[in-house]
Amino acid sequence: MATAGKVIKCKAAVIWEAGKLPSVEEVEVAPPRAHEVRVKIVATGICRTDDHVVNGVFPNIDYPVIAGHEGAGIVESVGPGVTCVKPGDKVIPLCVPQCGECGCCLSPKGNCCLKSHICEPIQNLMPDKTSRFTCRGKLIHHFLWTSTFSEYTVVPEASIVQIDSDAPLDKVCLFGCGFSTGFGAAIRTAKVQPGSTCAVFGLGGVGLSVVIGCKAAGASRIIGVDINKDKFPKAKELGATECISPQDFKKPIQEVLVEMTGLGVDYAFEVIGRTDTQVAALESCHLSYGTCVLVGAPPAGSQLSFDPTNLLTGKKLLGCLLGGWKLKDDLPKLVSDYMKKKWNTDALISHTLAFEKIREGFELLHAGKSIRCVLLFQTSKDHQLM
Ligand code: PAD
Ligand code: ZN
Ligand code: ZN
Repeated sequence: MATAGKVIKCKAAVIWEAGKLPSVEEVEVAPPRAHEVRVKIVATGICRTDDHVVNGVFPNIDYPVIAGHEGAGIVESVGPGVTCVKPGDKVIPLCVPQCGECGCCLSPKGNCCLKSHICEPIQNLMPDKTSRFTCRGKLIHHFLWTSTFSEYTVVPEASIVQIDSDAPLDKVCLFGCGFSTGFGAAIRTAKVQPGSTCAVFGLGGVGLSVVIGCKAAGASRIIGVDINKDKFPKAKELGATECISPQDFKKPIQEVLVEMTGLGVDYAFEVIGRTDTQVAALESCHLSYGTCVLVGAPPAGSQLSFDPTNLLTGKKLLGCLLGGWKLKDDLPKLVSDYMKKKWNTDALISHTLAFEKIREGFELLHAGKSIRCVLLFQTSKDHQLM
């Protein structure tokens, strides 16, 4: 590529401080260093987790920052030592890395890589504690080592995977977070059994992906729970057998769910990110063998408080990052299953906007009008790669 080894000037959405929507700016993106990859992002979804950065409730984030972690793109150039991808490859940046060397990556039991931005300790610069982004002379921080709200981004090689060269990037960007998270929570973390009863608290892009997973696993009853009834038709289209709003009942929603099912649901998923609904999800589970999976991310500093009897009777309380997938191993397979039309993840995309309209995308999310809004970068001639 003509741009290899050079600083690239391009568009990115910078969140200058907590509480402010991102503003579209021209940024400089430095070339990748050893074991890093520079990617031209083609499409990126907006996930509620990005909104947690906008609102300042995501833990340990330094500003200014370029958020975005649900992107897909094409490798522009690679730094010394990179062997997993080459320029021109279609890729998805991974917001949970897989270094392949740490105790967690070497164990089949978990996916929270110990050499990640979360574990060593939480920070939002590159692994060497420097940034590849500047804007108006200022250092700009990375986010989850992905920062897909930039036309070009630099990621560690542990945080990228090649996908099918025919994959439509404007659709499979959702596999970088939302779809994989929800689907994996049902299939991989809960291991939903055929014929079971599930409750899904929160019917956003991630919750609806849980619904897709429960249906794929053969659940016979999938109860969607949301305060926004506009989410119900899509939930039913994707597999929910019934939908209820807590605001329609005088008694707590967990009591409603236990009454609806006899002794509680087999599986409950909390996909909102609130401690009160996390407890409600746990309390709605079958008292002897129900499983509750926490997916939503509550604000930094939250503490969960519940009656331990919930667990003493045999209920299980689980949680997962990105559905529990080991993303380097599992994401290409999920994308190729999508290419075989195993699931309709396109139905999760409610809006597609030009990247410049990113604020509109956040406003749609705030208004409860979008499921997933995908932002598209227009390929300028200077940076044409295909
Ligand atoms: P979203 O905002 O699109 O969906 C959340 C849904 O919850 C909306 O439909 C709301 O109407 C609904 N809701 C809000 N409050 C309540 C309430 N009190 N009772 C019932 N329903 C309610 O978000 P999303 O689907 O993009 O993400 C959901 C959460 O999952 C969010 O906290 C995000 O940060 C987290 C997440 N976690 C991971 C992970 O790896 N654990 C990955 C991706 C997203
Ligand atoms: Zn996300
Ligand atoms: Zn690792």
